[in-house]
Amino acid sequence: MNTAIKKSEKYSLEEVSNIYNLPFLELIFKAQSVHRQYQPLNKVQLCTLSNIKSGNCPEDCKYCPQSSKYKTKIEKYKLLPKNTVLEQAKEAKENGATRFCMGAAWRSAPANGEFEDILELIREVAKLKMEVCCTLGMLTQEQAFKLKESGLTAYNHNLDTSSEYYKEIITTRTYEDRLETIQYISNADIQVCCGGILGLGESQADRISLIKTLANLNPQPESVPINVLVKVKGTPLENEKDIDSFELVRSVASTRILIPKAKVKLSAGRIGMSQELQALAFLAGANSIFMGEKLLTTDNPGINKDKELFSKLKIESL
Ligand code: SAM
Ligand code: DTB
Ligand code: SF4
Repeated sequence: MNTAIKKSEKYSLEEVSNIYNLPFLELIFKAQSVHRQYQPLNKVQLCTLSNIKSGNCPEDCKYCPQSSKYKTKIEKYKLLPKNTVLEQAKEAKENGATRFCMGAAWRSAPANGEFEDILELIREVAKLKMEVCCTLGMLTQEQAFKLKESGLTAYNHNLDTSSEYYKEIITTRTYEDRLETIQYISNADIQVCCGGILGLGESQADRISLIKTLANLNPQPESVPINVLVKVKGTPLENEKDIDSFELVRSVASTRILIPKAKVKLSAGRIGMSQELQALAFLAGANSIFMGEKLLTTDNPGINKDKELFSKLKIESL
Protein backbone atom coordinates (compact mmCIF):
# COMPACT_ATOMS: atom_id res chain seq x y z
CA MET A 1 0.00 0.00 0.00
CA ASN A 2 1.19 3.48 -0.87
CA THR A 3 2.37 5.57 2.04
CA ALA A 4 0.03 8.41 0.97
CA ILE A 5 -2.62 6.36 2.71
CA LYS A 6 -1.90 5.52 6.32
CA LYS A 7 -1.92 1.84 7.18
CA SER A 8 -4.64 2.40 9.74
CA GLU A 9 -7.06 4.55 7.81
CA LYS A 10 -8.77 7.40 9.60
CA TYR A 11 -12.15 6.87 7.94
CA SER A 12 -13.82 3.56 7.12
CA LEU A 13 -16.17 3.01 4.20
CA GLU A 14 -18.99 2.61 6.68
CA GLU A 15 -18.35 6.00 8.28
CA VAL A 16 -18.21 7.76 4.92
CA SER A 17 -21.28 5.93 3.70
CA ASN A 18 -23.21 6.91 6.84
CA ILE A 19 -22.45 10.56 6.20
CA TYR A 20 -23.14 10.38 2.46
CA ASN A 21 -26.50 8.70 3.08
CA LEU A 22 -27.80 11.03 5.81
CA PRO A 23 -31.25 12.48 5.14
CA PHE A 24 -30.52 15.20 2.57
CA LEU A 25 -31.48 18.19 4.74
CA GLU A 26 -29.48 16.87 7.68
CA LEU A 27 -26.47 16.34 5.43
CA ILE A 28 -26.63 19.93 4.14
CA PHE A 29 -27.02 21.29 7.68
CA LYS A 30 -24.04 19.30 8.91
CA ALA A 31 -21.91 20.34 5.93
CA GLN A 32 -22.83 24.01 6.38
CA SER A 33 -22.05 23.76 10.12
CA VAL A 34 -18.59 22.33 9.37
CA HIS A 35 -18.11 24.96 6.68
CA ARG A 36 -18.83 27.78 9.14
CA GLN A 37 -16.36 26.36 11.60
CA TYR A 38 -13.46 25.98 9.15
CA GLN A 39 -14.00 28.30 6.19
CA PRO A 40 -14.61 32.02 5.71
CA LEU A 41 -18.28 32.74 5.04
CA ASN A 42 -19.69 33.92 1.72
CA LYS A 43 -16.32 33.60 0.04
CA VAL A 44 -15.43 31.58 -3.03
CA GLN A 45 -11.94 31.22 -4.48
CA LEU A 46 -11.53 32.16 -8.15
CA CYS A 47 -9.05 30.17 -10.22
CA THR A 48 -8.31 30.41 -13.93
CA LEU A 49 -7.12 27.58 -16.13
CA SER A 50 -4.71 27.71 -19.01
CA ASN A 51 -4.21 24.74 -21.31
CA ILE A 52 -0.49 25.26 -21.87
CA LYS A 53 -0.07 22.10 -23.98
CA SER A 54 -3.08 20.67 -25.76
CA GLY A 55 -4.03 17.26 -27.15
CA ASN A 56 -2.05 14.24 -28.41
CA CYS A 57 -1.88 12.72 -24.95
CA PRO A 58 -0.89 9.03 -24.99
CA GLU A 59 -3.18 8.11 -22.07
CA ASP A 60 -6.61 6.56 -22.67
CA CYS A 61 -8.73 8.35 -20.02
CA LYS A 62 -12.20 7.68 -21.42
CA TYR A 63 -13.57 11.08 -20.46
CA CYS A 64 -10.81 13.16 -21.97
CA PRO A 65 -10.98 15.05 -25.25
CA GLN A 66 -7.18 15.41 -25.24
CA SER A 67 -6.39 11.71 -25.45
CA SER A 68 -4.80 10.70 -28.77
CA LYS A 69 -6.89 7.50 -28.69
CA TYR A 70 -10.12 9.33 -29.54
CA LYS A 71 -11.18 11.51 -32.45
CA THR A 72 -12.30 14.81 -31.00
CA LYS A 73 -12.43 18.30 -32.48
CA ILE A 74 -10.00 20.13 -30.25
CA GLU A 75 -7.15 22.48 -31.00
CA LYS A 76 -3.83 20.69 -30.50
CA TYR A 77 -0.58 22.47 -29.80
CA LYS A 78 2.80 22.05 -28.13
CA LEU A 79 3.89 24.00 -25.04
CA LEU A 80 2.74 27.62 -25.45
CA PRO A 81 5.37 30.38 -25.52
CA LYS A 82 6.07 32.05 -22.19
CA ASN A 83 4.63 35.42 -23.22
CA THR A 84 1.31 33.92 -24.27
CA VAL A 85 0.89 32.20 -20.92
CA LEU A 86 1.94 35.30 -18.99
CA GLU A 87 -0.57 37.43 -20.89
CA GLN A 88 -3.28 34.95 -19.89
CA ALA A 89 -2.15 35.03 -16.27
CA LYS A 90 -2.22 38.84 -16.19
CA GLU A 91 -5.68 38.88 -17.70
CA ALA A 92 -6.85 36.30 -15.14
CA LYS A 93 -5.50 38.48 -12.35
CA GLU A 94 -7.23 41.58 -13.76
CA ASN A 95 -10.45 39.61 -13.79
CA GLY A 96 -10.08 38.76 -10.12
CA ALA A 97 -8.51 35.30 -10.15
CA THR A 98 -6.12 34.62 -7.29
CA ARG A 99 -4.85 31.26 -8.56
CA PHE A 100 -3.55 30.48 -12.04
CA CYS A 101 -3.58 26.81 -12.97
CA MET A 102 -1.55 25.52 -15.92
CA GLY A 103 -2.65 22.19 -17.38
CA ALA A 104 -0.74 20.08 -19.89
CA ALA A 105 -1.88 17.01 -21.83
CA TRP A 106 1.09 14.88 -20.82
CA ARG A 107 1.27 11.41 -19.29
CA SER A 108 4.16 12.67 -17.15
CA ALA A 109 5.93 15.97 -16.81
CA PRO A 110 8.73 16.10 -19.43
CA ALA A 111 12.30 15.30 -18.41
CA ASN A 112 14.07 17.60 -20.87
CA GLY A 113 14.40 21.34 -21.42
CA GLU A 114 10.63 21.64 -21.53
CA PHE A 115 10.62 21.01 -17.78
CA GLU A 116 12.97 24.00 -17.40
CA ASP A 117 10.46 26.04 -19.43
CA ILE A 118 7.74 25.03 -16.97
CA LEU A 119 9.90 26.07 -14.01
CA GLU A 120 10.44 29.44 -15.67
CA LEU A 121 6.68 29.84 -16.21
CA ILE A 122 6.08 29.11 -12.52
CA ARG A 123 8.66 31.71 -11.44
CA GLU A 124 7.12 34.32 -13.73
CA VAL A 125 3.51 33.69 -12.67
CA ALA A 126 4.57 33.77 -9.00
CA LYS A 127 6.08 37.23 -9.66
CA LEU A 128 2.57 38.42 -10.56
CA LYS A 129 1.65 37.69 -6.95
CA MET A 130 -0.75 34.94 -7.90
CA GLU A 131 -0.92 31.43 -6.48
CA VAL A 132 0.52 29.07 -9.08
CA CYS A 133 -0.86 25.60 -9.73
CA CYS A 134 0.15 23.02 -12.34
CA THR A 135 -1.21 19.74 -13.59
CA LEU A 136 1.32 18.05 -15.82
CA GLY A 137 0.72 14.34 -15.24
CA MET A 138 2.96 12.04 -13.21
CA LEU A 139 6.07 13.44 -11.51
CA THR A 140 9.30 12.08 -10.11
CA GLN A 141 10.30 13.08 -6.58
CA GLU A 142 13.12 15.16 -8.05
CA GLN A 143 10.73 17.10 -10.27
CA ALA A 144 8.41 17.77 -7.35
CA PHE A 145 11.29 19.31 -5.39
CA LYS A 146 12.22 21.50 -8.38
CA LEU A 147 8.62 22.67 -8.77
CA LYS A 148 8.59 23.66 -5.12
CA GLU A 149 11.89 25.56 -5.46
CA SER A 150 10.44 27.52 -8.37
CA GLY A 151 7.53 28.76 -6.29
CA LEU A 152 4.72 26.36 -7.15
CA THR A 153 1.82 26.69 -4.69
CA ALA A 154 -0.23 23.62 -5.56
CA TYR A 155 -0.18 20.61 -7.88
CA ASN A 156 -3.39 19.12 -9.27
CA HIS A 157 -3.41 15.35 -9.70
CA ASN A 158 -6.80 13.68 -9.50
CA LEU A 159 -7.72 10.16 -8.50
CA ASP A 160 -10.74 10.61 -10.78
CA THR A 161 -12.87 7.76 -9.38
CA SER A 162 -12.79 4.85 -6.92
CA SER A 163 -9.89 2.38 -7.04
CA GLU A 164 -12.51 -0.28 -7.91
CA TYR A 165 -13.99 1.53 -10.93
CA TYR A 166 -10.72 3.09 -12.11
CA LYS A 167 -9.79 0.30 -14.55
CA GLU A 168 -13.04 0.87 -16.45
CA ILE A 169 -11.91 4.42 -17.19
CA ILE A 170 -8.12 4.35 -17.62
CA THR A 171 -5.88 1.43 -18.51
CA THR A 172 -2.60 3.18 -19.32
CA ARG A 173 -1.61 4.01 -15.73
CA THR A 174 -2.62 2.68 -12.36
CA TYR A 175 -4.27 4.06 -9.25
CA GLU A 176 -1.01 3.32 -7.43
CA ASP A 177 0.87 5.50 -9.95
CA ARG A 178 -1.43 8.35 -9.07
CA LEU A 179 -1.02 7.85 -5.33
CA GLU A 180 2.73 7.80 -5.79
CA THR A 181 2.76 11.20 -7.53
CA ILE A 182 0.50 12.58 -4.80
CA GLN A 183 2.99 11.34 -2.20
CA TYR A 184 5.87 13.06 -4.06
CA ILE A 185 3.93 16.33 -4.08
CA SER A 186 3.31 16.13 -0.33
CA ASN A 187 6.94 15.18 0.34
CA ALA A 188 7.99 18.36 -1.48
CA ASP A 189 5.62 20.39 0.70
CA ILE A 190 3.50 21.47 -2.25
CA GLN A 191 -0.24 21.75 -1.63
CA VAL A 192 -2.08 18.75 -3.03
CA CYS A 193 -5.11 19.47 -5.21
CA CYS A 194 -6.79 16.12 -5.69
CA GLY A 195 -10.34 15.14 -6.54
CA GLY A 196 -12.37 13.32 -9.12
CA ILE A 197 -15.10 13.27 -11.72
CA LEU A 198 -18.75 12.38 -11.21
CA GLY A 199 -20.89 10.96 -13.98
CA LEU A 200 -18.44 8.45 -15.43
CA GLY A 201 -21.02 5.68 -15.01
CA GLU A 202 -19.76 4.90 -11.52
CA SER A 203 -22.07 3.68 -8.75
CA GLN A 204 -22.87 5.51 -5.55
CA ALA A 205 -20.54 3.07 -3.79
CA ASP A 206 -17.73 4.24 -6.08
CA ARG A 207 -18.37 7.86 -5.18
CA ILE A 208 -18.29 6.97 -1.49
CA SER A 209 -15.08 4.99 -1.98
CA LEU A 210 -13.41 7.90 -3.79
CA ILE A 211 -14.34 10.33 -0.99
CA LYS A 212 -13.03 7.82 1.56
CA THR A 213 -9.68 7.58 -0.25
CA LEU A 214 -9.41 11.37 -0.53
CA ALA A 215 -10.27 11.86 3.15
CA ASN A 216 -7.66 9.27 4.16
CA LEU A 217 -4.82 10.94 2.27
CA ASN A 218 -2.21 12.05 4.73
CA PRO A 219 -1.97 15.03 4.72
CA GLN A 220 -5.48 15.67 3.48
CA PRO A 221 -5.60 17.59 0.19
CA GLU A 222 -5.56 21.39 0.32
CA SER A 223 -8.18 21.45 -2.40
CA VAL A 224 -10.59 18.89 -3.80
CA PRO A 225 -11.90 19.47 -7.30
CA ILE A 226 -15.26 17.85 -7.90
CA ASN A 227 -15.70 17.71 -11.65
CA VAL A 228 -18.90 16.72 -13.38
CA LEU A 229 -18.16 14.93 -16.63
CA VAL A 230 -18.24 17.24 -19.63
CA LYS A 231 -19.38 14.87 -22.36
CA VAL A 232 -17.25 15.44 -25.42
CA LYS A 233 -18.16 14.04 -28.84
CA GLY A 234 -15.67 11.39 -29.92
CA THR A 235 -14.82 10.22 -26.37
CA PRO A 236 -16.13 6.82 -25.20
CA LEU A 237 -18.27 8.57 -22.55
CA GLU A 238 -19.97 10.99 -24.94
CA ASN A 239 -23.40 9.41 -24.34
CA GLU A 240 -23.03 8.69 -20.63
CA LYS A 241 -26.07 9.24 -18.41
CA ASP A 242 -26.16 12.55 -16.48
CA ILE A 243 -25.20 12.43 -12.82
CA ASP A 244 -28.17 13.07 -10.54
CA SER A 245 -27.87 16.59 -9.08
CA PHE A 246 -28.49 15.34 -5.54
CA GLU A 247 -25.63 12.86 -5.89
CA LEU A 248 -23.39 15.79 -6.83
CA VAL A 249 -24.54 17.81 -3.80
CA ARG A 250 -24.17 14.78 -1.51
CA SER A 251 -20.62 14.34 -2.77
CA VAL A 252 -19.79 18.00 -2.16
CA ALA A 253 -21.32 17.94 1.33
CA SER A 254 -19.59 14.71 2.36
CA THR A 255 -16.26 16.07 1.12
CA ARG A 256 -16.77 19.26 3.13
CA ILE A 257 -17.56 17.28 6.29
CA LEU A 258 -14.68 14.82 5.93
CA ILE A 259 -12.03 17.24 4.62
CA PRO A 260 -13.05 20.37 6.52
CA LYS A 261 -9.95 22.49 5.82
CA ALA A 262 -9.92 21.93 2.06
CA LYS A 263 -11.24 24.21 -0.62
CA VAL A 264 -13.91 22.16 -2.33
CA LYS A 265 -13.85 23.18 -5.95
CA LEU A 266 -16.99 22.96 -8.06
CA SER A 267 -14.90 22.34 -11.16
CA ALA A 268 -15.83 21.07 -14.63
CA GLY A 269 -19.46 20.86 -15.63
CA ARG A 270 -20.85 24.11 -14.23
CA ILE A 271 -21.93 25.07 -17.76
CA GLY A 272 -24.63 22.41 -17.49
CA MET A 273 -25.79 23.45 -13.99
CA SER A 274 -28.52 25.90 -13.07
CA GLN A 275 -27.60 28.82 -10.82
CA GLU A 276 -29.83 27.22 -8.17
CA LEU A 277 -27.85 23.98 -8.26
CA GLN A 278 -24.58 25.88 -7.97
CA ALA A 279 -26.01 27.81 -5.00
CA LEU A 280 -26.96 24.50 -3.37
CA ALA A 281 -23.42 23.24 -3.93
CA PHE A 282 -22.05 26.38 -2.23
CA LEU A 283 -24.45 25.82 0.66
CA ALA A 284 -23.14 22.25 0.89
CA GLY A 285 -19.57 23.53 1.21
CA ALA A 286 -18.15 24.20 -2.24
CA ASN A 287 -15.97 27.32 -2.09
CA SER A 288 -13.84 27.43 -5.20
CA ILE A 289 -14.54 27.60 -8.93
CA PHE A 290 -12.76 27.99 -12.25
CA MET A 291 -13.72 31.24 -13.88
CA GLY A 292 -13.43 32.26 -17.51
CA GLU A 293 -14.94 31.23 -20.83
CA LYS A 294 -12.95 28.00 -21.07
CA LEU A 295 -11.74 25.20 -18.83
CA LEU A 296 -9.01 23.40 -20.78
CA THR A 297 -10.78 22.58 -24.05
CA THR A 298 -14.46 22.86 -23.07
CA ASP A 299 -16.77 25.74 -22.20
CA ASN A 300 -17.25 27.31 -18.78
CA PRO A 301 -19.99 29.82 -17.82
CA GLY A 302 -17.84 32.94 -18.43
CA ILE A 303 -17.10 35.90 -16.18
CA ASN A 304 -20.32 37.86 -16.67
CA LYS A 305 -22.51 34.92 -15.77
CA ASP A 306 -20.45 34.24 -12.64
CA LYS A 307 -20.43 37.91 -11.63
CA GLU A 308 -24.22 37.85 -11.89
CA LEU A 309 -24.44 34.70 -9.77
CA PHE A 310 -22.07 36.06 -7.12
CA SER A 311 -23.99 39.31 -6.98
CA LYS A 312 -27.34 37.51 -6.54
CA LEU A 313 -25.89 35.34 -3.76
CA LYS A 314 -23.78 38.13 -2.23
CA ILE A 315 -20.72 35.95 -2.53
CA GLU A 316 -17.31 37.58 -2.75
CA SER A 317 -14.04 36.26 -4.05
CA LEU A 318 -11.70 34.82 -1.48
N1 SAM B 1 -2.72 15.20 -18.10
C1 SAM B 1 -2.74 15.55 -16.75
C2 SAM B 1 -3.45 14.53 -15.88
O1 SAM B 1 -4.28 13.80 -16.37
O2 SAM B 1 -3.15 14.48 -14.67
C3 SAM B 1 -3.32 16.93 -16.49
C4 SAM B 1 -4.51 17.42 -17.28
S1 SAM B 1 -6.03 16.50 -17.08
C5 SAM B 1 -7.00 17.17 -18.38
C6 SAM B 1 -6.68 17.11 -15.55
C7 SAM B 1 -8.00 16.58 -15.07
O3 SAM B 1 -9.07 17.10 -15.83
C8 SAM B 1 -8.25 15.09 -15.14
O4 SAM B 1 -7.65 14.39 -14.10
C9 SAM B 1 -9.76 15.01 -15.03
O5 SAM B 1 -10.13 14.87 -13.68
C10 SAM B 1 -10.22 16.34 -15.58
N2 SAM B 1 -10.98 16.17 -16.84
C11 SAM B 1 -10.48 15.88 -18.05
N3 SAM B 1 -11.44 15.79 -18.97
C12 SAM B 1 -12.62 16.00 -18.34
C13 SAM B 1 -13.98 16.01 -18.73
N4 SAM B 1 -14.33 15.75 -19.98
N5 SAM B 1 -14.92 16.26 -17.80
C14 SAM B 1 -14.56 16.50 -16.51
N6 SAM B 1 -13.29 16.51 -16.08
C15 SAM B 1 -12.33 16.25 -16.96
C1 DTB C 1 -9.59 19.59 -12.50
O1 DTB C 1 -9.88 18.79 -11.59
N1 DTB C 1 -10.44 20.05 -13.40
C2 DTB C 1 -9.77 20.93 -14.35
C3 DTB C 1 -8.35 21.05 -13.74
N2 DTB C 1 -8.40 20.11 -12.66
C4 DTB C 1 -7.17 20.88 -14.58
C5 DTB C 1 -9.84 20.43 -15.74
C6 DTB C 1 -11.24 20.20 -16.25
C7 DTB C 1 -11.17 19.80 -17.68
C8 DTB C 1 -12.50 19.66 -18.32
C9 DTB C 1 -12.43 19.23 -19.73
C10 DTB C 1 -11.75 20.17 -20.67
O2 DTB C 1 -12.02 21.40 -20.64
O3 DTB C 1 -10.93 19.72 -21.50
FE1 SF4 D 1 -4.02 12.82 -20.91
FE2 SF4 D 1 -4.68 14.00 -18.62
FE3 SF4 D 1 -6.47 13.75 -20.64
FE4 SF4 D 1 -5.73 11.59 -19.29
S1 SF4 D 1 -6.81 13.37 -18.45
S2 SF4 D 1 -5.87 11.76 -21.54
S3 SF4 D 1 -3.59 12.06 -18.86
S4 SF4 D 1 -4.62 14.96 -20.66
